[in-house]
Amino acid sequence: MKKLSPLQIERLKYQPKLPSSLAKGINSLELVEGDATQSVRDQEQIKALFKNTYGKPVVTFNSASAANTSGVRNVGVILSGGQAPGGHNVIAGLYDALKQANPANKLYGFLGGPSGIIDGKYVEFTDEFIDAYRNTGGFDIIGSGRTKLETEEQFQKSLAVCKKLNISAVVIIGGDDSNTNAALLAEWFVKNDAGIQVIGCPKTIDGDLKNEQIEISFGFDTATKTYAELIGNIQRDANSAKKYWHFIKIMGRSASHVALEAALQTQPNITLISEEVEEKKMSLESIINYMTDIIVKRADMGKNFGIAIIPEGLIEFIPEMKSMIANLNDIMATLENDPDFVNATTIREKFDIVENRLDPDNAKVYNSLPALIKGQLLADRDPHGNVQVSKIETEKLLIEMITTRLDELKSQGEYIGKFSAQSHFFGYEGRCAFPSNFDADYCYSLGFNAFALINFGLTGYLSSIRNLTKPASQWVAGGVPLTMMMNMEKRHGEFKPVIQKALVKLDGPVFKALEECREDWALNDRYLFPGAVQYFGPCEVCDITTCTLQLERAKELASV
Ligand code: FBP
Repeated sequence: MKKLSPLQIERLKYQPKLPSSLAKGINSLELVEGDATQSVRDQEQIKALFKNTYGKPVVTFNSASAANTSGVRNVGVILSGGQAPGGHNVIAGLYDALKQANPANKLYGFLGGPSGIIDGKYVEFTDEFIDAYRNTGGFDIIGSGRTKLETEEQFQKSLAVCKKLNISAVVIIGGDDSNTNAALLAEWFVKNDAGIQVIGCPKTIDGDLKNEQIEISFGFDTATKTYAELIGNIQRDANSAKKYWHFIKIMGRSASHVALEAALQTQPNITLISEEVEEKKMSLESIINYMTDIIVKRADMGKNFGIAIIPEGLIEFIPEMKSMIANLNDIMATLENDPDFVNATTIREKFDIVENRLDPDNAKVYNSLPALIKGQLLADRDPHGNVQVSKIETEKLLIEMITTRLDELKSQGEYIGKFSAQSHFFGYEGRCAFPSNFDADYCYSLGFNAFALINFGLTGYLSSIRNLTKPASQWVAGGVPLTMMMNMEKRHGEFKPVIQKALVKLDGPVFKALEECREDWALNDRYLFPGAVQYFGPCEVCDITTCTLQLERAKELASV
């Protein structure tokens, strides 16, 4: 019996690349401080909430001429939120830097996400342990979780666990919510003189943890390449059989970066972008009309097939749905304890209770939906009280509504085609793929760099590696204060400090690239077939970054 696949064996041997400043060694670094920073918005409120960690400078590392020595330190690491390719390499980079700094240093991994540090569940990493996970996908090295780390009691418990293990720094690998929690924990540790630093690493396939300092979150590169491969395969199938419309929903809880990137890599016939739907206040009906129009025009050309890309979070960006879902989220919190709702024996009874509780306009919208979607909207909320959009089959909702619309058009003699649709959801397929060379290098560098930030005594910083469209040797390593990315937003009816989510910019170069071509792609088949992620071979094929990063960086560099 084989224990490892041939690719696994080869990937274990891959040596990730580091920026040249870090490659000289963890003990040969010099820290360069920039100017003091401020939060992106709501400066006074954020400053008041983060008295000890606010306003710190952005920092960059250069290699120093003389080597310095490091004392002994123990560090703990947490994987938080959804899986993203490259998480194992962040831990490998952190481990290698920590052992290079001082072989007596120890790295502990907290198990199952943030709950591991609260409950004191951990492992100690060894060379053998780490080596088995180098350049592999997944978060199974220690597991992940979505527990929110935010209460006084959780902080106290975390402190006790860190003291027991003599841990003086914690690295939290997560998205915007997890790094918001990292900022809160960092502030709490300083305020309470705990002597424990906190450093974040930008993770999420959704690509929405980015800003002027963070060019991209890790995992986006591999996940979008994986989805693009699958979409390309389906496009070729559709173009061969010429009998199906494929409706493909693609992950990205809120922002549509993943759908947009996958579309640029594959050039499908229809791509919906949630941010555009919201900006143009497109109702569900107008989305159906937009899609139906393309389907009818293609049918007139004899093409009863096509590809439509639908972002996972779409439903929450359609104005009438957004209002209904917000209303539903509020009442769901009370319904969980309502005996009538809890003891309802049929789903129809539950629908009736919900309709009676919703505001009249929202009840009308809820009532207009197919039973399948109405039921999915009642599923459990995430720890932030939000609908889990991955569980809502928007692609099926669109197919059902378009079928009805096409039947109407057919009876009016305005449609002569044949509509047969297949639905797909690409999400989990891309989150644990072997990291691309880009993600393998980027993640290893982020982890290595996180230890450099620790070694210089920083806290409340996000590990940052920039200049990412250049070869890795030219990447710029440093750190960004977490408070710099924060603003106040309403959560559960209260204003809270949170890291601002980056949505697709409709005036940005990436959306513009889609906008310029989509009419052409709708009717003429310009399908691209990216194929599988390439790990070996010419670096133009293996190391190339996403269209999103290239277009954004080109615009940024042009404006300098
Ligand atoms: P993160 O924001 O935690 O990185 O997770 C992203 C994501 O993959 C979304 O795209 C998706 O909606 C969600 O996780 C699914 O969550 P779960 O893994 O809990 O089903």
